[in-house]
Amino acid sequence: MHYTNLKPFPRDFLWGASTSAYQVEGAWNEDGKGKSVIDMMDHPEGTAGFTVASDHYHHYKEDIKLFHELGLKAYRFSIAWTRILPEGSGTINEKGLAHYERVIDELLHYGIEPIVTLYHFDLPYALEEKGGWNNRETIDDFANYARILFERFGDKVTHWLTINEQNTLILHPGAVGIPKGGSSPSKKELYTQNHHMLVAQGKAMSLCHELCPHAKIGPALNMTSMYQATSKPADAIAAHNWETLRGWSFLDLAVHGRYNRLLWSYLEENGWTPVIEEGDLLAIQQGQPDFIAINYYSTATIAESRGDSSDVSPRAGDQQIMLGEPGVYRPEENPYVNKTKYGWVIDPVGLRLTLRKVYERYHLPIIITENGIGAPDELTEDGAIHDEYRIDFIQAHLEQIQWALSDGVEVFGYCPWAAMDVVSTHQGYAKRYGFIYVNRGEFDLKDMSRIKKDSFYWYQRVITSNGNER
Ligand code: BGP
Repeated sequence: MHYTNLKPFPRDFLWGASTSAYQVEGAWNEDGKGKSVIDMMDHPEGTAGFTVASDHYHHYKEDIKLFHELGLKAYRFSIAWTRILPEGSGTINEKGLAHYERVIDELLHYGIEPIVTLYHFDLPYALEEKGGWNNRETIDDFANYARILFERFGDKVTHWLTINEQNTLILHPGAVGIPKGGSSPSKKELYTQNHHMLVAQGKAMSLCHELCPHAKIGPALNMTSMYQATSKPADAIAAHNWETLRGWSFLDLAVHGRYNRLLWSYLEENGWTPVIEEGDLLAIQQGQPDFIAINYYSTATIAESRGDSSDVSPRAGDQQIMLGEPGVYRPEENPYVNKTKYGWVIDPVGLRLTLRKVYERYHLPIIITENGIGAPDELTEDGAIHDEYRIDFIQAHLEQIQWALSDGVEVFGYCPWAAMDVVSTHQGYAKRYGFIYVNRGEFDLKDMSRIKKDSFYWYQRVITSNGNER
C-alpha cells in the first residue's frame, strides 16, 4: 500500500525511551533491597554483573534532567519487586517505595510521563526458592505486589505494563539466565509457569482497573513477524506455527482470555498442558488490557522442519535468534536484510507489518516499548560518540511507524531501548543501546559520567518537531 501523503504523528504522541530496573539501577543490596534471581545468576564469563549497572539508583536526578533535555514525553522503567518486598511477599520496604516515589515525582516535575513495568525479569529470589513461577502461590504474591504499587502510585502513573516479555521468559529462558546451581526448567514446567503468569497478569489488570480507574494497563511482549523462507506450502505452515507459538498465543490469552487452539494442540501432543484450576480462566478473562505494548527488534525467517536436531540453531538462549524445533519449524537466513554486530536482523519494514498484524487481530491501541540497536559504541578522542548507525536504525523504524499510522494502526507512543546505556541481558556492558553514554567499561567502572551521544541530539530534534524532522 502506498500513500501520497503519510499521516503525521499524533499531537499527543508519547515520545519516550526505556530501561529496566536491574539493567540500569545497580545498588543491588542497598536500602533494604532483597536478592532477585538476577542477583543470583551465573553470568557468562567476560560479562559484567548487574551489581552496579549504570548506577541509575544514585544518579536518577542527573539522568532524569538529561531525559528532560532530550525532550522525552515519557520514560518507561520498571520497579524492582525486591526493593518493595525484599522477600517477594510479607514485609514492605518503605525505603524502596520512597525511592520510586522520588523517581516518579522527579519525572512529573519535568512533565515526563512515567510508564511503569511491574516486573521485568527480576523475580525475588526468595520466591524462586519456593518454586518461583512453578508455585501457584507466586500468583497471589504478584497480585499483592501490584496492589501495593497501585495503591501508592495510582494517582501519579497513567500507564502500567504487567510483565515484560513473558514470551522471552518462557521460550528463551537462557537469555535471561538461570540462578546459580539451578537447572534449566523443562518445557512442562515452563508452560506451567506461563499459565501462572497469565493468571497473575489477569489479576493485576483487574486490580489496576478497580484501584486506579483513570489508569491504563497492558502486557508487554516481544512481538515479531515470521517470514516463510520460500513459497513452499510447508514453509508457510512452519512460519505460521512459530508466529503463533511465539507471539499470538501469548497475546490471545492476554486479550481474549483463551488458549489459542494451535498452542493447546501443541501442548497436548507433547504432554505439556498446564493444570488449569477453577477460576483461572475467569481471572485471565476478567483482566482486560487497555492497550498492547510491543518490544520489537527483528523479524525471523522460517522453513519447514527437517524433523531432526539439524533444525536447532547453535545460538541458543538469545531472544532474537530463533532456536528451531523438530517437527515445528527451522530458522533460515533472510538474504534481503542486514544484521547488527550481534547478529540480530535489522528489519524496519517488519515493524510496520507487525504493527498491522497486532492491530488487526486485537483492535487495541499500541505503544512500542522497546526497539533499538545494540552496538559496541566508542567514546572517541573528541569526547563524543558518533553512533550514526543508531540514528539510521531508529530513523528507519520511525518511518515505518508513520507508514503503519497511515495504514490506520493506532500507535500512541514510541519508547526505544534505551534511554541510556544499560547492561545487556546476557552480553555485558559493551553491547550498548542508549542515547546517553555511561562512561564505564565491562569491569572498569571509570567515572560513570554521562555523555550525550550523537543520537541524543538527533532524537531531541525528532521529538521537538513531533517526528517531522528526521
Ligand atoms: C529485550 C529485553 C530488554 C533488553 C533488550 C535487548 O528482550 O526486554 O531487557 O535487554 O531485549 O536485549 P539484550 O540486552 O539481550 O541485547
